[in-house]
Amino acid sequence: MENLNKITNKYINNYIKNKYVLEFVNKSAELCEPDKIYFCNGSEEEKKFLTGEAIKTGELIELKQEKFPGCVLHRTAINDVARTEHLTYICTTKKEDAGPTNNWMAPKDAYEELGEYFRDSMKGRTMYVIPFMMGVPGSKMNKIGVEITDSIYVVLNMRIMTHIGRIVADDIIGDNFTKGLHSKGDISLEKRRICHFPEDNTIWSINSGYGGNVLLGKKCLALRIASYLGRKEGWLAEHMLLMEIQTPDGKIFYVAGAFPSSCGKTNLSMLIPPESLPGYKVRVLGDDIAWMYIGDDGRLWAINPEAGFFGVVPGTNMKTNKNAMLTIQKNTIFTNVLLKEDKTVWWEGMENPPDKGIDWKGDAWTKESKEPGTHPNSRFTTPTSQCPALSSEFSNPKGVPVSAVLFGGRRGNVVPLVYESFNWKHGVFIGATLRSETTAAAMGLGKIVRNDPMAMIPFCGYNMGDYFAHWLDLGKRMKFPPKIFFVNWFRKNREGKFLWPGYGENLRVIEWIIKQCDSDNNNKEKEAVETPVGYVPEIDAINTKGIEISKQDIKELLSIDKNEWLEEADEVEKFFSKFDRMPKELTKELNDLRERLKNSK
Ligand code: SAT
Ligand code: MN
Repeated sequence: MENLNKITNKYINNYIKNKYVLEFVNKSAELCEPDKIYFCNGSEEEKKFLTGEAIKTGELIELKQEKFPGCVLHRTAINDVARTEHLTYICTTKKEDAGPTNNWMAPKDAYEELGEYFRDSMKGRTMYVIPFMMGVPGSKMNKIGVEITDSIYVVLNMRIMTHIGRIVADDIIGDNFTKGLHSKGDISLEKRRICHFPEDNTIWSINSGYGGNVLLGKKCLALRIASYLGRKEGWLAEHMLLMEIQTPDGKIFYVAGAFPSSCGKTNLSMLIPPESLPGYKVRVLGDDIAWMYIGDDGRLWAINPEAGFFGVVPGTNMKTNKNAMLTIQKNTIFTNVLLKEDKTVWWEGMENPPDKGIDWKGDAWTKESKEPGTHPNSRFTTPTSQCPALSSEFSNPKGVPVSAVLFGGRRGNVVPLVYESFNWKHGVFIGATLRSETTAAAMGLGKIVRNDPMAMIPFCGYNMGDYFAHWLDLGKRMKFPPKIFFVNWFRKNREGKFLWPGYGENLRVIEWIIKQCDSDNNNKEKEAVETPVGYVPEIDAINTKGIEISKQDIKELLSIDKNEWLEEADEVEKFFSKFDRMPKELTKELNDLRERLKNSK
């Protein structure tokens, strides 16, 4: 353990005594050759110290503190602005266990190749050791990890997104923790790799500094590794927001929703009820990840394992998401936004554009510039606890019981505003057949409609055929499963205009959804119409009081075109045919859908 003499701070003796952690640090230091090793403790002084260090080197820019206390700006490299899915791998012994939707490398090959990239990658740098916990303090769902990194930006982000340092140290028992190793390396795209070794509970990430690639607690642990563990242990790790809705008569419902990255999870979870829907209260528990388990009462319960929001910036303003705007006023890290002359920040879609500033690349920008001042995938990292609409249940270790699961995508046509599945099995089918237009959250995909089952295509840590079977199995084990719905805020008319106003008005759809879940509602059947794809709202069942939308548009929003859906079924068939391990139940669902469509008018 001779590399441990590079440790610079005293915490080593006080709080991390676990021999497996020390072995992991020692081995990583042997490989990466840092000058120094620093054990993070999560304190305020540490945050100040590290922020100061990063400001000195230009890694962070301090914003005007009187206006944005505790806020900084970071610019990534130009080739490092989003997750790189084509460089992300699941490294299982058997290729079939990664399945047809994941890139695969044999563990031995991956350790060897990445080992070369990691070699000496931290020369002249400090290695930071971050013990962290994903979950809610006191929850039986929690998972512990240790991330080793050479990036202060990573430490400061992990500090917001997870629980780090001393408070988790006592929870590390034996070698029961995820070992995450990250180095910025030289940020080269050719040698960038994000590798997951679920069988070893290990993640290696090299040559990137972008959030989704390097905050290893987030997508890497809380989704890819956790989904693998969830299958083994009988629970689900999902790419879902979690929100609380209180109705005018005081009832509370919890809704979980899976949408692909950059499709509005953050906005929906922080929704502010429109004035014309008086009496509703909406509170947020999470905007990106939910861990769900079957409770003793036979219901599905969920926690948000994250402690912060890593949200998309452009388009966020006081109208689209006031709660996010209020949350990010302090202690926030902005990534790839525009810096104004007064050392505050601005982005496309925000009120009062400045005449000039410095764009996300670090170049001079003016109002007349053709290029946007912020990157489309620019982000804020901010503590969940600062959100004015935070649910008091956010910190409940037991989580919340889920009444409705939503799947959603970005579809200009074909898919109605909302529909409900016939039952759990059919709900798993509509999740498995989710298709969505791609966004800026992943690099190099172009603009296509792609299959993104449960919005998990980039995040499922094992064979998705097995994943569907796991979902089906959970349904069989649950006495009171939530209802499953599909929503699409993005349907357009022939002129290419959005038919639905979106944002806060989405509560009108949520209202219909929770009424369908409400055991006291005797009008359920009258408010829904059976179609070949599922139940859609009766034309008058969506409350449109207070918004200007014609009956015709509502009709179009809820319409189902037989021929378009038969084509949709062909696309699904093509996608399903990639899987050796597709559960029979889902192929039967596809056949049944086709039959229902053919028999319809
Ligand atoms: O970049 S992240 O993966 O952290 C966010 C997202 O794409 O959902
Ligand atoms: Mn996400």
